[in-house]
Amino acid sequence: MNDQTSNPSGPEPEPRPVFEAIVAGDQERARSEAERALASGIPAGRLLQESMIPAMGEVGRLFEENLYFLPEMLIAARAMKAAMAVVEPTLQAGEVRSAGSVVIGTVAGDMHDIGKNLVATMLSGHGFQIHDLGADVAPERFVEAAREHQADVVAMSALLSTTMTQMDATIEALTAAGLREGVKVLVGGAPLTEARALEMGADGYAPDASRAVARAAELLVPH
Ligand code: B1M
Repeated sequence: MNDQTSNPSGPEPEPRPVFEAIVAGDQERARSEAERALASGIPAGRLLQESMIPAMGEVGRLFEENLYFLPEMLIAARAMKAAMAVVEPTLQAGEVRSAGSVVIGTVAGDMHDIGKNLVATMLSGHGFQIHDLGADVAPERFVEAAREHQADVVAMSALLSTTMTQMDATIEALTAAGLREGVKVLVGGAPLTEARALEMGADGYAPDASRAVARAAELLVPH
C-alpha cells in the first residue's frame, strides 16, 4: 500500500501508531496498537477522536487525490473496524437504564457502516436499546423494524450524497405506514446538514456520535 500517511490538516494525531496502522490498512497492527494505547492509559474517546477518525479522514483524502483506490479504502476500513472492536467495550460501559428503543441503519445503496456502528455503540453505552439493521437498508425494512421493535427513534446514516435521498424515502414510508407520529427520526452522516435534515422532515440531526446521543435523549424528553 501507498505510504502517503501525512496529516496536513492539523496537529499530529495522538497516538500516532494507531493512525498509521489504520491508514496503512494493517488490521493486526491497528488492533495491537489500539490495545497498547488503552493499556498505556489513553482514554478510548481520545483515541477515537484524535487518531482513529482522523485516520479515516486521511484515507478519504488519499482516495480523493487518487493515491488510494477502492481496495485500499476497504482494507483501511477493516483495520478501523479491528481498532473499533478494541475500544467498543470501553465506549459501551455507560449507564444501563433503558433510555429508549432505537432502530438504526445505513440507508439503501450505501455500504458505509463505520460511523453508523459508532453511533450505535455510543447510544448503547448510554442505555438505548439498539436494533441495528446494518447497511444498505431499504425504507420498507426500517418500517418493518420500527413496528416490530416499537421504536422510539429511527436513526439513519448516509455517507454518499447520492444515497441521502433514501432518508426522504424512509420518512415517507414511515408516514405511509402510519408510524411517523409515534417515532422520532434522527439522521446523520458526512453529507448531511441541519438544513437538509429539516427539509426532509427529520426530527433531529447530529454531526457526530456523541451529539447523536445528546440529540436522541433530547428527542425523547416529553414536551
Ligand atoms: Co467511501 N466514500 N465510497 N468507502 N469512504 C467516502 C464517504 C467519500 C467522502 C470519499 C471521498 O471521496 N473523499 C466519498 C463520498 C463522496 C460523496 O458522496 N459526498 C466515498 C465514495 C465516493 C465511495 C464510493 C462511491 C467509491 C466508489 O465505488 N467509486 C463507494 C460507495 C459504495 C457504497 O456505499 N455503495 C465507497 C466505498 C467505500 C468502502 C466500502 C471502500 C469503505 C466503507 C467501508 C465500511 O464502512 N464498512 C469506504 C470508506 C472507508 C470511506 C471513507 C474513507 C471513510 C468513511 C468512514 O468510515 N469515516 C470516506 C471518506 C471520509 O469520510 N472522509 C468515504 C469514519 C467514520 C467514523 O465517520 O462515517 O463520517 P463517518 O461517521 C461520523 C459522522 O458522519 C456521524 O458520526 C460519525 C462519528 O463521528 N454520523 C452520524 C454518521 N452517521 C450518523 C448518524 C447519526 C448521527 C451522526 O444519527 C443517526
